[in-house]
Amino acid sequence: MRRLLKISKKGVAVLFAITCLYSCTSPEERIKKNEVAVSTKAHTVVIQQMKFAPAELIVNEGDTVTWINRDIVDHNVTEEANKEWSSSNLRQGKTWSMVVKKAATYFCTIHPVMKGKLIVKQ
Ligand SMILES: [Cu+2]
Repeated sequence: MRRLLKISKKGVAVLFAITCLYSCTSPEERIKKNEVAVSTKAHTVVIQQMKFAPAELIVNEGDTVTWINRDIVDHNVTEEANKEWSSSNLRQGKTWSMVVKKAATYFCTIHPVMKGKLIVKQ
């Protein structure tokens, strides 16, 4: 009886340790290990009447944003501060997508008054 109790105590301890191994690992580490998946969202920004709509978009890191040009003139989507990323010029009806890694302001180099903002949720 005593021996049985010892084993079960040990068993509980092992179980506890295993549980901790999983639940005590940070979400970031678990993502790296492919134990969990991050659900990402797709967003669309319409380029119309020389404007990005919505001009400000709140996203999660890893979300995909697709811009679509609904104007008859070409536009592009270019990161403003350092031109870290840029679409090519988009003709009418063309789209361009990007996975958001960090917050940014962007503009159209053809029409610099056209500006947009990506805000990344903390
Ligand atoms: Cu433009």
